[in-house]
Amino acid sequence: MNMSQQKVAVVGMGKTGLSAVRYLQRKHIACECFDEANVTLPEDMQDIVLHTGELNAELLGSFDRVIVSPGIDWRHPALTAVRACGVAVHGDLEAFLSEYAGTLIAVTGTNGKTTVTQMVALLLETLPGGCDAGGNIGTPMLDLLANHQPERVILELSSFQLERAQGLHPHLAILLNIQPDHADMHDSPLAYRKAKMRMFEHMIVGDKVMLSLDIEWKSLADDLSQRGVSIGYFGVMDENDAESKRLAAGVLHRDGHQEEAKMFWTQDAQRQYIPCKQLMVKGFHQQQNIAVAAQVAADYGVSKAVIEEAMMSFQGLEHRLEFVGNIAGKDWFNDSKATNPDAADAALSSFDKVVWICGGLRKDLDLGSLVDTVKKHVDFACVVGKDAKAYEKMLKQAGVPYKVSKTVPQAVKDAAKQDCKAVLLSPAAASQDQFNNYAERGEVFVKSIRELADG
Ligand code: UMA
Repeated sequence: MNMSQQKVAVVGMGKTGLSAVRYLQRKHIACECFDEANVTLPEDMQDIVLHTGELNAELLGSFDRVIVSPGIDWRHPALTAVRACGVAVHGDLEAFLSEYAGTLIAVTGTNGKTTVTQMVALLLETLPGGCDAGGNIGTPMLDLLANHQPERVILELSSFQLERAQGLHPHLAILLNIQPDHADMHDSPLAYRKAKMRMFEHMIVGDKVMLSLDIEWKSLADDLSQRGVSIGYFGVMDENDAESKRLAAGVLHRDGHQEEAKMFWTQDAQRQYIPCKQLMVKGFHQQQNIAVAAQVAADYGVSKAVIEEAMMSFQGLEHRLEFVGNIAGKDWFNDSKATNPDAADAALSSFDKVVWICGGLRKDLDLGSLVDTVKKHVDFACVVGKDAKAYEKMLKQAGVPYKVSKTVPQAVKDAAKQDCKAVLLSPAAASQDQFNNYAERGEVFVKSIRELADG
């Protein structure tokens, strides 16, 4: 990609757009910026032309290259028109790939990718040369290249980042799962899946993939094996299941009991076990995620002792089944990151019974898959957010009593009145109807709980 003589447009002035501008500035390439909201540019970008308001296809079509932020719909009519004119349109990943020559680890999946990315980065950081983490996790990937060429980079990649890049070729690719999500930004579940599959397109002999041992991935695994890519399987399984012998990492249980379950990874051709009750993170899904990170670390040469210590001391990330405290006689858990039904399903299944705070922006996702879990694990629900009607319908189907609390602070007050030991915020919805992002929603939740304690 030679941009030096090109006219470049950067679309979307959030974290990604700003990092793309900084990258172009470092390369002394002029650009113009676009955003549909009435944004302003930071002080050090005041000499750059900024166009606000609806994207103008004709104007964008006058550029040689357009770098588009992940949150802008790839099917946006202006972007579709500009692509049809033959202009190079892509995201920050394409630019990153044209610059980065070190070891690349890519992580995708609907749920759990931030935990795996963070944990792998933490563990590989202990090796000479370290490891930098970026992408969907929050640090724009082009910022990782600001000062040096890192020896190793791990990128958390969303479907939006994957769908707008061509040349991705990671040395290690991790696919955690694909569950319904982002139905508002992709034509169909198949289109969402196809975007995720782009991660594997250029992988060849000598590369490695980590996949869930699930029939769903059989044909992908066959295709990768034929190409000489090695595969490490992970999963959560009953230890009496003969298939569990094929797992490199994951969680083994007996009849689903949390008490006797153990997480494990394979190192020096031997399984290393830690009883799940000695881990600080709750839920098989989270324990599996850290087992995947342990496996990656072992494969890159991190010592057993370092991995074991990291597994046992990891408290989980904020807003992911995070234990807030025992306040007003209840255990409160913040799982604000659960922005889709499968994530909430996994969290609910980690409890016997809870009061559940749910709702927000449904993203056109079907909530029907939650009915059985909700019936089994929810005593009472408090519904918040814009799409409350859909959550009410699902709760009625499950036969679970609920209250429409509307806001998170009110839901906390309503939940506190219920006779139940645990309260879980795991919305199965995005947050942007009432908050800037899931982190802000989680912070408001935690603040409201603390106010209960004070009042
Ligand atoms: N904008 C438009 N038109 C639109 C939509 C947005 O002009 O139709 C403008 C907005 O006015 C705003 C800018 O685009 O100024 C925002 O761009 P963005 O939404 O791409 O946000 P960034 O700040 O660049 O953040 C993005 C990722 N956001 C999304 O994919 C929605 C961040 O992931 C990521 O951390 C960051 O790049 C750095 O790589 C967040 C996310 O929610 C955490 N990701 C989704 C998820 O995890 O489910 C995929």
